[in-house]
Amino acid sequence: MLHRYTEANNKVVVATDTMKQTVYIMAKQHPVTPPELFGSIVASHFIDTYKHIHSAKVTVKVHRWTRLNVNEKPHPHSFYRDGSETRNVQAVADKGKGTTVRTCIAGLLVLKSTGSAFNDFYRDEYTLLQDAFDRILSTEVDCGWVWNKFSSVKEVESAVPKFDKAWEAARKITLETFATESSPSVQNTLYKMCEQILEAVPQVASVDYSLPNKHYFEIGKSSRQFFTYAANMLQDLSWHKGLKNTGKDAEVYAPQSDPNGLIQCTVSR
Ligand code: AZA
Repeated sequence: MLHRYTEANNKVVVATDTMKQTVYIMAKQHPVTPPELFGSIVASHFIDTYKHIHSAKVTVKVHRWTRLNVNEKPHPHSFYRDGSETRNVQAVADKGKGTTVRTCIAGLLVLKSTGSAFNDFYRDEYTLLQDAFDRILSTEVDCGWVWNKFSSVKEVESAVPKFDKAWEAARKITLETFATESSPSVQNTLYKMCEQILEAVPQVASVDYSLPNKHYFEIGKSSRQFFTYAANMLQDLSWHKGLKNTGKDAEVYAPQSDPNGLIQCTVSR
């Protein structure tokens, strides 16, 4: 099987163009929604059609197209891209072993201006971060859930009513918990989200989150607090007629482009 790589033997190669044409033909002949079903159909096609292919991985990405309202009425044929969030599905079909499907919400950017803290963490000689009792919390949500393994495409078909409902439940839980919880840490908040999704969707074996910290610092104080090397370059606003913009006076914040933390967690039953 490795011949195609080591000895330029293309006899076993299913060309990437064949894969593309296959996706078009499958899209014509089968339902493309929900993406969990379409991904499973395409992945199964490859292991069923080719004797020498034992495993196929298919990724489907669904973009947001929301119907336009004109004169407060839904327009019959016009849509707009409603944010950069996507619903992604990965279906992996393994010959004789069934299909594993993971659905995720990706690129959902959220921010809360208060109701988030992070303090009392481990401190040593490498620690620069200060306790934060009230901070801006912002992140780009990647939230995934892995379905119990499906033994066949038929089994995926019979689960069809569950896929959209699970996505709606996961999105609602993520957004509402983010908004309403008084968060002591990203770690604890995302664990609470995982628990609720496992509770809401019994057919799911595990839930995972990947949340990058997207920091916004008040101009001046926090920049110095986090990045000493930048301290000489960044100033607070006091240079201009003594303007106050730190602590209780903070009103102007700047998003930070520097690399920050990435907090991840998988919770299984
Ligand atoms: N958890 C947080 O909620 N915020 C943080 C962390 C952390 O581990 N590290 N820096 N900021």
